[in-house]
Amino acid sequence: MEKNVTLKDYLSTKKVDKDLTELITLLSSLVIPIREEFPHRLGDAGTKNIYGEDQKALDVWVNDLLTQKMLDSGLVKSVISEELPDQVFSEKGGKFNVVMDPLDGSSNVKSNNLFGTIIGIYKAKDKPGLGIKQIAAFYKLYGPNTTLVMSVGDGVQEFIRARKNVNEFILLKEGVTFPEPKIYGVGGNPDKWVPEFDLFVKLLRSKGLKLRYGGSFVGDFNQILHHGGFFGYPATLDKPKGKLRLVFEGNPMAYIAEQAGGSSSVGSKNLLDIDPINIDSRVPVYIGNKELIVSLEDIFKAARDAREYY
Ligand code: AHM
Ligand code: MG
Repeated sequence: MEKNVTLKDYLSTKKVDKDLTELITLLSSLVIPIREEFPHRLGDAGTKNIYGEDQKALDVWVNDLLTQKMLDSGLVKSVISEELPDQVFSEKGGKFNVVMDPLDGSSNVKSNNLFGTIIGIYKAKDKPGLGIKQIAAFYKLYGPNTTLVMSVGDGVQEFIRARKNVNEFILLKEGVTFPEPKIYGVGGNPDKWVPEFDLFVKLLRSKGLKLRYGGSFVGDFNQILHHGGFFGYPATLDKPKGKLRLVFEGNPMAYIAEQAGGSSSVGSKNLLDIDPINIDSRVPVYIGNKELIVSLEDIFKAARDAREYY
């Protein structure tokens, strides 16, 4: 690729559907107002989302901005968000259903650590929720740099925001794939992990992987995509479904992982094959280099077999 290829140019060169190009470009272009708002909304919103979690002022603000822009665009039939109680429909109609976690990792706002935006895109005719039906997914990582990691079903590309006060993202790397595993990041209280997950983490340690966990899925996933390894927010004894949401968090990242040569699982099967019972279903999320996910599923299967036998 020639130098300084913008996100829009890239999508056009790859002959991606014009409306999909417009939608991704629209969402990426909101980086200026979003980043500018960060210093001014550091506290709580004083409201709770449908999971009973306290919403941060930024959760609500970013959600409202993205939702409204999409509904006004004429590109999006409906939006389903982690921060909204219901699916919202556009009066203008559109070719896509969008799922999103507007500000993933927002507990990191307080400490000025990483957080990001997660987006999954479905055709309007497809019920959003079943991961394999996604036609595109991306995340924006608000770190020292703002990067956008995307797949439209043809591998994974990483873009970087060109300059401060410039809305353009420039191609940083085409064909991003997981390198050899070096690190792992795992959430939840280790004393409450299901025993098979404990065993798997011991395996990772025996392979020499180092622990790096930051408390935002976007940030932790981005680390393993660049350094190779594993991320898990596991089933625990008190919360067998884990913490992360299948539709808003798990699926878009699982789609990107698969496109980067990696894989994902809920312990027994691929995340992308799970039909959500409800749009807000939680699932254990295990994601990373393919061979690690295979090992995890082997360990989990052995544990299931043993339980059945005894
Ligand atoms: P959020 O979408 O409300 O920020 O919650 C999801 C986040 C993930 O980004 C992250 O993996 C996890 O919650 C961190 O949870 P914990 O604070 O238990 O480590
Ligand atoms: Mg989240």
